[in-house]
Order: sequence, then structure tokens, then C-alpha cells
Amino acid sequence: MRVQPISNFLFEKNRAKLTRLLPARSVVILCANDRMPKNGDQYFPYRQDSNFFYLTGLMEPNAVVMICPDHPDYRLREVVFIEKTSEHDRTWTGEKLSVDDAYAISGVKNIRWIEEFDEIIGQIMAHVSTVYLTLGSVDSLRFALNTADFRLYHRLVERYPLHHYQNAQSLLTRLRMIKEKEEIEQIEQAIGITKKAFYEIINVLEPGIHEYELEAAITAEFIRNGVVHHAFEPIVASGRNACVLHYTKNSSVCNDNELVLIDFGAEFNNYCADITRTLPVNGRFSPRQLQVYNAVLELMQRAMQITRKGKSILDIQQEMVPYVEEALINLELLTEEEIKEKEGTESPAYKKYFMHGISHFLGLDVHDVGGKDEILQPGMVITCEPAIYIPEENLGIRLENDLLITDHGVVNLSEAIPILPQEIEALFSQ
Ligand SMILES: [Mn+2]
Repeated sequence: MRVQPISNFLFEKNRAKLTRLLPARSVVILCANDRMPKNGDQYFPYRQDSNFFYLTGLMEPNAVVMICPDHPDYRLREVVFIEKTSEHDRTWTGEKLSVDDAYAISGVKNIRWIEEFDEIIGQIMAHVSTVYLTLGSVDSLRFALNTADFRLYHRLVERYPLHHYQNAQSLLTRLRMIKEKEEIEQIEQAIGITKKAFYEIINVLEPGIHEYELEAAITAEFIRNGVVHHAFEPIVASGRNACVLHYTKNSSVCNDNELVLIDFGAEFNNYCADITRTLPVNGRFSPRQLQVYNAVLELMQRAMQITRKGKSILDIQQEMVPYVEEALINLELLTEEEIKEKEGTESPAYKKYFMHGISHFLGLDVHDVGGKDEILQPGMVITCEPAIYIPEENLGIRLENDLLITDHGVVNLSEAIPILPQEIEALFSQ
């Protein structure tokens, strides 16, 4: 175990919450993610399906969880199926999860071998009329990949065509949006390790360094802290590269007098951090860089002030528009006339310099479940990421914090990662 696993109490709570949303005579069946083939006989590093993890805590492929709350045989109310270790596995890859471990991790008492699924499903289907499944979250991928959930759906429909099939995703989305205390702790851990990586960047950043060397510093620090995955491919974008929103080549040299935008985050027990900081390559902001940086920082402070329960992300985005416009006028990037001209159209003038949304949900997925029109409630975690991109000045500045919605405004979970320009310059001069 590289890091302290999450208490199975969380997964018990999650299953209990899902159970409360289910109608009588129904079952939820979710599959673990398949391993993804890479090339030849190799696979991509394994990452569990977020919904499956949310209900079980298990990190293994070839597993199934079944929840049938009112089944007359109480042993069948919660079952997890896992793969048995073969002799071949013992030699080549090592022991798979034992029954005891699967119970300890998930809190599910009835752990069965995956071969028993076909027999047990008969007893379940005889009792239920509704079957809740998920089909994977990305529509375009689902058909290309023929996911485990998709294969299960086809097998069940063929065998039990008259049952009622429902999508479990909307139920899981409702639950996953509100984070339990244990989940917030995981996100805080992920942010804590991301903070350590931030200081590693400060240590090595200097004119002439490659973007990928900064990426290496981040990755090394993550691994030193037991982290297996980046939450997403890190963006290390110097100079004009910062204006490419999802730049991940990380191949350029960081030049003197430029800024470097770094959007990165650790994944801790499958929970994500998502942080962006923009730093001066030589340790000092030029007057113009500082002017734009402070404008973005003020937008961040404003956005954090107006973000609160009862509003949606869309509401906040809308409320921010006049402040963004004012900032762009002050920076002499837009005139009032230009703004008026395109007001109310599909492409308002400010979008030339700030073209993406200000927030998204954060959790097991870096762009976590929950829509932009969802009303914010205590326990939700979102990012806040205002930015100004000026390609003609080879300058892109984005700042991103991770915020917990509470009854009274927000808590900035990434408070400890320096963001004030004077703080950052001081770090470089130490
Ligand atoms: Mn983000």
C-alpha cells in the first residue's frame, strides 16, 4: 500500500445513500473498469471506474458490485465479485485481492468469485423488476470501447429481456456531488502533495529549463509521496504556449522574461487536486506581467467572494462578466465600444481573452459529475479558475484554486499554495 487507504465506513455510507434512492424490487449492478490495452502485450496504468470505486473502494479490474436492498435472502443484498488468483498469476503478477482484503476494503460481507456471477444473477433477477446499470460516462468512448458495463447490459438484456433497465448514473451523480468528510480529506491530501510539487518547481525553475523538466520535478515529488497518477496530464506552458488551453506537449524551453503556466494535480486514493499557478521564469514579474497577474488575482478574489450555496456555476460565471470586462478595459485590451458592440451575442468581446468556464466540479474525476446549472450546496467541491490570455503579448495567466462550498461562503482548500505575486517573488529570492 503506497498510501493510507480510505476507511470502508465511507463506502458503506455511500451504498446506504444509494439504497435510499432505489425503488422496491430493484438492483444496482456496476462493473470495475477493464484494463486498457496500450500496444503489443502492454496495458495503460490501471485506473478504477469512479462510480465503482465510490461504492466499493476496490482498485481491481474484473470485479462487479451488486446491491439489491430488499432481496429476501439477506446475503444477496450486497455482493462483490472478484477474480481468483491463478497459478499463472502467482508466478507472473502476484497474488490478487483475497476475500478477506476485499471485505476489509469495501465493507461488503458477501465476497464471491466472478465465475459465480451467472448463477447468482438468476436469484437476483427472479426477485427484481428494475435493473440499474451505468454504461460509462463518455458516450463516444462507450461504443468504441465496449466497456464491461456495456457488455453486462447486453448479456442481461438477452437473458432477461422483460426487465426494466434504468441508468444508475443520475442517482450516482446526485450522491457524488456532495462530498463526505472522508472524501474532502482525500482531496486535501491530493492538494497537500500538489503543494509539495509546487515548491519543487520553485526550486528548479530558471531561464533555459525545459517545460518537461518541470513536469519531471512534479512527477518525482508525486511518486515520492506514494501518488500513482497525476489527476490529469499536467500542463507546463511557458510564454505563448500558455494561450493553448490544453497544451500538454511540455516540450519548449522556458525563456527569461516569460511566464510559465502550470496546471497540475495529484490523485490521492482516486481523488483529484486541480491547481494552476503562473510563475515568472526568472523569478521576477515585469511591470506588464504584474499588471495582468494582479487583474487575474482580483478576478479570483471576486469569484471566491460571490461563490456560495444557492447559486449555480453558470450564475457565478454570469455575475463575473462585468468584472472581467472591466479588467480587460483597464489592461487596454478592449474598449467599451467593442464590448457594447458584441453584448448579448454568442461571442461577447471578453471571450477573446477569457474563453473558458470559471469553475467545474472536482472529486473522483477531475471534471467531476455535476452540471454547470446545478445549485451549489454545502459539501460540494469546485475549482475556481479565472484567466486572461493575450497571445499577441506571448502571455497567458490562469490561477486555479479548489473550493469547498459551506454554509457560509467557501473554504479555499488550496490556501496554502502561494498565489500573491510578492509571496512568489520572495520564494525565488530565498
Ligand atoms: Mn480545472
